[in-house]
Amino acid sequence: MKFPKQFTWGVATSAYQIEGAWQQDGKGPSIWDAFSQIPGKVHDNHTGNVACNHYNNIKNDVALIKAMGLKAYRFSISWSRVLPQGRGEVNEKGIQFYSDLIDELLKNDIEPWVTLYHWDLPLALHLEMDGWLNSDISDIFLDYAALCFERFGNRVKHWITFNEAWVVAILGYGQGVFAPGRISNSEPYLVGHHLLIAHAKAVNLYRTRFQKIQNGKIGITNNCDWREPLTNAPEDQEAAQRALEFFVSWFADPVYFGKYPDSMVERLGDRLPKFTNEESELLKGSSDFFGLNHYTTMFASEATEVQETSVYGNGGLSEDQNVNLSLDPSWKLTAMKWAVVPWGCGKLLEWISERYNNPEIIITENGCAYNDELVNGHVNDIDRIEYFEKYLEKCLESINKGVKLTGYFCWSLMDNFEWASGYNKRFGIHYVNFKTLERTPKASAKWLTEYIKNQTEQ
Ligand code: PNW
Repeated sequence: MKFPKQFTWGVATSAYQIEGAWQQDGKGPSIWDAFSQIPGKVHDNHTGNVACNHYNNIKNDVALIKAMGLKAYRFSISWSRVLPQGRGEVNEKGIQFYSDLIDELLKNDIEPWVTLYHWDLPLALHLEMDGWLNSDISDIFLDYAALCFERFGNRVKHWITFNEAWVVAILGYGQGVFAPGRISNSEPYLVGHHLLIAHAKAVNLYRTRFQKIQNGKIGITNNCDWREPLTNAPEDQEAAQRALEFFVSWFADPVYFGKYPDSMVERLGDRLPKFTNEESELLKGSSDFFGLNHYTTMFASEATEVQETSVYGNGGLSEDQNVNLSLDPSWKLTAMKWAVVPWGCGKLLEWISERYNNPEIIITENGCAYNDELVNGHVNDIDRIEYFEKYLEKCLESINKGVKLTGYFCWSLMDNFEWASGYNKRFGIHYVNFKTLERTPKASAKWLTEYIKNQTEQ
């Protein structure tokens, strides 16, 4: 069996991770610009000031995608590049940059998939009105979204409102390891709430004012790992289910059902805000596809005591879920220490299909970091090839079981600023020399090119 002919194959990036040019042509600062300048926040105090300098390299970078024969590219717009203060005056040079990028992609027969928010909130909005903590933010986001639909919507047919609301809320406002670096056990739920309302309003605007004329699709991308019950005991089965609900259903239930999962409502009490009827109606059905970023799997079990360690996805807020997470010692780990568990991908796809009534699913990110080395002009990243091969095999199996998976974007087009890990973690299928900024296709880029050619129906 092969992937269907219409299957969307692509690569993904995000603005802050690759663009650089942090002060070029009138761009305003974002919370990531501010956060990364603070000593100690990012590995070796790296910043995205220059990153891959993609801002000044679009022809070259589009050519890399073209050379792989890919027909889709997912990137994000830097809000403060087009609206330096987050609202008000438009920076036409910023608009021109994305307009040129889109034109260059289309000229090369590559469809742009555009994320409106990949974590780089304009700093002005954070300073002036507390950013995502303030309920007014949804209308400000709406104006930004409207600007993007107006300027780019004639050429962009796939929109993603938010990338990984879970990361924004938990890592940015719960654990404080990502911008804006706040630590709290209530703010994540408030922030998540405002993200969801902002999403719903933007989708509503797109559908009422733009979709009929522009003919595009719009959705949201959430991240989720698989949570496998550690044992057959009912309390561990429930713990795994609960862990998935606190991870992805937090954001997907409102989008599909107009409400938060019962497990969260019961456990969070007043810390979980409530939707008005109007908000709930606006949310219900507010995604044309289920965008999924998936990387790894962990075991889940009922917590007998609160976990001290900050195992990612659990630390700090673990008392809310009462779930312990663990790894099988036999699982291979990537450089992020994320376990390689291909069957977890299959199980997650099937779990999503069942819970959300078989929606169209697009994997908008999947990939892995390894300590790649450039030797005589080559990067022989066999571990990454094996990762892709095994995860894609599970994707295909799920499709054959009836999962409506219609696309797959590899993370990432090139090595880039991996948030708190700086340039120390390489997720690219193109190697970037961060001194010269030269890009070199890794063995995985060549492998993927061939794989896609051979494993897709003609
Ligand atoms: C995603 N976690 O981030 C992002 O969408 C990308 O920007 C990023 O480069 C990629 O995955 C690899 O990390 C995540 O700790 C970052 O759970 C952290 C987590 C999950 C996703």
